[in-house]
Amino acid sequence: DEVYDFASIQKKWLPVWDEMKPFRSGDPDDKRPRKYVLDMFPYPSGDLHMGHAEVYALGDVVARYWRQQGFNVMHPIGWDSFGLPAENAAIKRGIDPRGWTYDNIAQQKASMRLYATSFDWERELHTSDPEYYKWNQWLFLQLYKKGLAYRKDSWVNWDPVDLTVLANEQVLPDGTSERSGAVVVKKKLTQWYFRITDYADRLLDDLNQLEGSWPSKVLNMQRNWIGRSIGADVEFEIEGREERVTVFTTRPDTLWGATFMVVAPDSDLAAELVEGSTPEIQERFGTYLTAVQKSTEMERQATDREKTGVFLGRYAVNPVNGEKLPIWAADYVLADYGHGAVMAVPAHDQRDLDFARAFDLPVRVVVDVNAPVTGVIPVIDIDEHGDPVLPDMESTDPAETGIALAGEGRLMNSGPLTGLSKSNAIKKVIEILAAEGRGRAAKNYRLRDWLISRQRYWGTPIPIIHGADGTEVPVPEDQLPVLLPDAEGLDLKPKGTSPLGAAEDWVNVPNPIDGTPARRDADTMDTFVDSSWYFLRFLNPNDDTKAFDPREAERWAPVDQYVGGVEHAILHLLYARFITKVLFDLGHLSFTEPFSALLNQGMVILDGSKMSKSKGNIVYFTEEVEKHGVDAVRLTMAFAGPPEDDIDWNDVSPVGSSKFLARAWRVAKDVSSSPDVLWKNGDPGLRRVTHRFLADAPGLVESFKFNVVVARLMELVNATRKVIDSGAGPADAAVREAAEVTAMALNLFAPYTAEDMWEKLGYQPGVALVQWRKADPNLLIAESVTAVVQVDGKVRDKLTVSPNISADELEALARASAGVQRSVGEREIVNVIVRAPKVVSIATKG
Ligand code: ANZ
Repeated sequence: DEVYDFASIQKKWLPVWDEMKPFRSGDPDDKRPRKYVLDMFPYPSGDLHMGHAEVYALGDVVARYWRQQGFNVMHPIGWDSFGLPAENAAIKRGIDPRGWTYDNIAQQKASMRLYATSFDWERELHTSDPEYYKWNQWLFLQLYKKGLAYRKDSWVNWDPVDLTVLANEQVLPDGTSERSGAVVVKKKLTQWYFRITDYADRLLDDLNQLEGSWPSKVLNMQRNWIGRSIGADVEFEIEGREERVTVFTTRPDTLWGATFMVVAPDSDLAAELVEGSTPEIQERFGTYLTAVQKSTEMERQATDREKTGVFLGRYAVNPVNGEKLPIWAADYVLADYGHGAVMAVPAHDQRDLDFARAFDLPVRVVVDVNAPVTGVIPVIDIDEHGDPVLPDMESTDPAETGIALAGEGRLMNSGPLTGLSKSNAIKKVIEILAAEGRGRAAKNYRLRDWLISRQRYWGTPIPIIHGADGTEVPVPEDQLPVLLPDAEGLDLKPKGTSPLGAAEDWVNVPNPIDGTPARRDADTMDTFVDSSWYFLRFLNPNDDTKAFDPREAERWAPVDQYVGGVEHAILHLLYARFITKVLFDLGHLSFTEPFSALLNQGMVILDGSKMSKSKGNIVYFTEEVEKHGVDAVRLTMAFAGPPEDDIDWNDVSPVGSSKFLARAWRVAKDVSSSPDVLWKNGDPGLRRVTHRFLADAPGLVESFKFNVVVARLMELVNATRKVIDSGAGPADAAVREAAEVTAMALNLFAPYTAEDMWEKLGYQPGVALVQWRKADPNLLIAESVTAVVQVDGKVRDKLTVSPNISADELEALARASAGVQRSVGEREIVNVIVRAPKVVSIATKG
């Protein structure tokens, strides 16, 4: 007797599909409507892992579903194959990053094909191919022409022993390098940036369009990352200096409460102000700056940090009342936010208050937080004399309590603002400042420009040539790609400058303008550039005349469903959104958001923790697939729970999945061994289960309740088995129908088993292209009840209705009933009482 054997089924169908190519999406004559389903492409760091097994199983449910709903589905895949791991592996083992990368791709690709994800392999791409990165360079040049790509000096963490740039995470809490143990210093490097901050408002505002189709968690992470603050720029005169200093504040209403000014110690402004001071102050400042440069931005922003700072010996003048404000340098003010300077209002800002208390600076309250903004004094209680008890007005002095009064209230001690609410005071003070040319409404963002240059080898060379005179010359577009030179002979170890700088033959070129000696830019691009537009390259990956075809983009894009991990919730998605808007502005695209809908899957974990080599708790993809079969692993991923939840591999049962698949498969086998359909009408109970499934599954898939669909399929298989074993047997028409629906639906989760069942049921291969059957509405009434209809107390009709019928529907049926109409005749209906689904009582008069 033939038994379910996943290994032989896999071996049987894979070559058949290779031949059939059922997932090609590029036929220009294909008249089906289109859907673009995209899974985040993998980084080829080794073989596939269980995280890949999850994302590609879930994304494939969606792709396969839309195909069965009549769509031409584009479901492409490629490799995000530039980046640091390849380079590090190459350094460690003395091999070529290219070879390492492409070996891994070959391995992942073999695993992915076995995994039977319904990819259109004709669209495969690798970002490390010159055919791809040529267009990264083209993109760079488009941004450069628009002034959106530029170079500037920026501070980096520098290891003075290893001569390398360090990431923030590589600087230990004591300020030493994780690599060499040396004290880390800050060093200025010239780096390339993309001006994403120009798009801050649009990147923020357009998130509203995605409400409901992206997870709200991701929308909020994006909002916080962009971090728009609304307030004002206020200009302060500085004693002994021509130019004013501008500060950004979200609370211009508190201007009368400013008692000092603070500037970022590492700003140019601080350096300039201190120059006009005494040598002692200069020395104190120098020592302080050295200490500050060892701390990270995170540490500097921590609110519980002890406040430190140095008085610069200089004074600012408050524009509204002429008061002299001492200027301090303190590290809680950041050089690259706002203007790197703040007006300190200790009574109403906690960090300013902590600082004022540490250095004995005055605190002046200018907002009466006990004065209700609404004009009604809140009564807390009534005392024994019947008088209202008002809120406690004592001990709110921030200088005493150490707690800044950040709440709302009415302005006090503030000249023309006194008595106003916060929002009115803000309006008024901006008017006053604007009239005098000393300030204006202003916005600020947390978002920083995107640093895209890397001093590493394995990436896209930046297509710029530097003339001997310091000019920047873009490589002419017809000379792209600027090919990455061979790694052979290059020292890839990080040293703060790009290894490409040492490739003499490559780096020295004639200036395209006048032929004089010039040098190529030796930096490579952040790999987030590669992934910021890859969804467009899939449209025509082999076109060597353009990055993408706008007409194809019109047909397919934006992506209808994007699927991937929440670890990309911020940067990757933000960059892709930014580049899409840039391409829209340049006239290459007609839409401004790349991904219409987003599904984030959780992680695959073990015993409650993330899998990692160091913890030794890795479950290997290949082992699981060998043990349980592809279909069982895929089904387990879909059945585990809501996709966004983590899957603990110890809490799920691929063995159980495999048993279920065998059960489903045996149904088809039983049907196939019983070719004559004997009872034509079929078991009505089973037919109802089948059609209820057909009706419900689409909505469940579209709302990503894959686990519920699987549970319902299990119910269907059980019901089928019951009829086979006890009723009319496999010759029942309802059994065949249920088996066919099971095979059709299993295609979403377990394509090999589904295809094998489909064959057993007598069909040609290609269950993935079989259209989803329509449910018969007559079979959707699960059971029926009898509703009694009375007219003036006498039963006039009995209706057979669904137990879930609504009152309105039941009333309409009752009014339409022939018995009721005969009995009512010409009389007027004055009252109808409906108790769905059992009784309708009609009262008449006349
Ligand atoms: C006066 C003031 C009074 C402020 C008050 C707040 C409350 P967000 O929301 O983060 O934008 N600030 C401005 N530039 C800064 C910098 N470079 N480093 C550190 N802090 C800076 O906060 C804006 C507020 O943070 C600004 O408003 C300023 O303090 C401070 F009752 O100005 B505020």
